[in-house]
Amino acid sequence: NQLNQEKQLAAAAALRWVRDGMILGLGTGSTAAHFITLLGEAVRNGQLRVQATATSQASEAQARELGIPLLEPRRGLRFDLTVDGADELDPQLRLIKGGGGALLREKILATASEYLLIIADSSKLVPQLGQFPLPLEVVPFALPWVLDAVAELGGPPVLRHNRQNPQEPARSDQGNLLVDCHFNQISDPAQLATQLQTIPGVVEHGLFLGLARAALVTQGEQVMVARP
Ligand code: DER
Repeated sequence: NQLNQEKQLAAAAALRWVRDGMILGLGTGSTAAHFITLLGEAVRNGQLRVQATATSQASEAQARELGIPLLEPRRGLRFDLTVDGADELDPQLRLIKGGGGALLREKILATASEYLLIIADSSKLVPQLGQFPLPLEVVPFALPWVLDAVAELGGPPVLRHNRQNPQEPARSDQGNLLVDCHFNQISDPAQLATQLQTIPGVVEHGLFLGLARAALVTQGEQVMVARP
C-alpha cells in the first residue's frame, strides 16, 4: 500500500547514506525494518562491509538473521550513522519516538552517534509535537507515582498493554513498563523533557531533542531531506 511504499522509499534513500566500513546504529519499527532488510542485501552481495548495533532485540534478531555483523556495546564505541524511525517530527526536527517501545536503546545509540538520520513517511510531520502520545519507560515499582506525576503535568497517562495478550502490560527489552502520555500539544518540549527526567522511576522519555541531524521524509514518490 501507499504508506508502506513511502516507508520503503525512505529506507532505500537512507541506504545511499551508508559508506563502506561504517559502524551503524540500527533503528526499530517498520520503517527501520525496511532499512535493515535493504542493508542486509547490500552486505550479502558484498556491496557494503559494515558493523552494527541494534536499538532493540527485534532489530538485532533481524540483523543477525540477515548476516549483518553485530557489535556488542563497548567503551568508546561511536556510530558513524544511526538510521531510525520516528512517531512525530516537528519543523525543528524535534522528535517523539517510542511507539515501538525501544526508546531507551534508541536514545542511547542516538547519543553515541555522529549522525542520526531519521526515515519517515510524511504522516509523521507535525507542526507541534504531542498529538502522538509521549512514551515513557518506567521502573515497575514506581508506576503509581509516575502516573500521578505525569497526570499533574497535563499528560493523561495510559499503561501500554502487550499486543499479543492484552491483559499483560507491555514490557521493554529491559523488562520495564511503558506508559503513553496524552499531552495533545507540547508547547515547550525542552521544559517537559526536564520535568519528566526528574520524576523518580522514569527511565527514559520519547522526546528526542537536538539529536536528529536530518530526516528523509517521503510523500508519494518524493523524498525530501529535512534539516533542523
Ligand atoms: O519506536 C520508535 O521510535 C520507532 O522508530 C517507531 O515508532 C517508528 O515507527 P514506524 O517506523 O513503524 O512508523
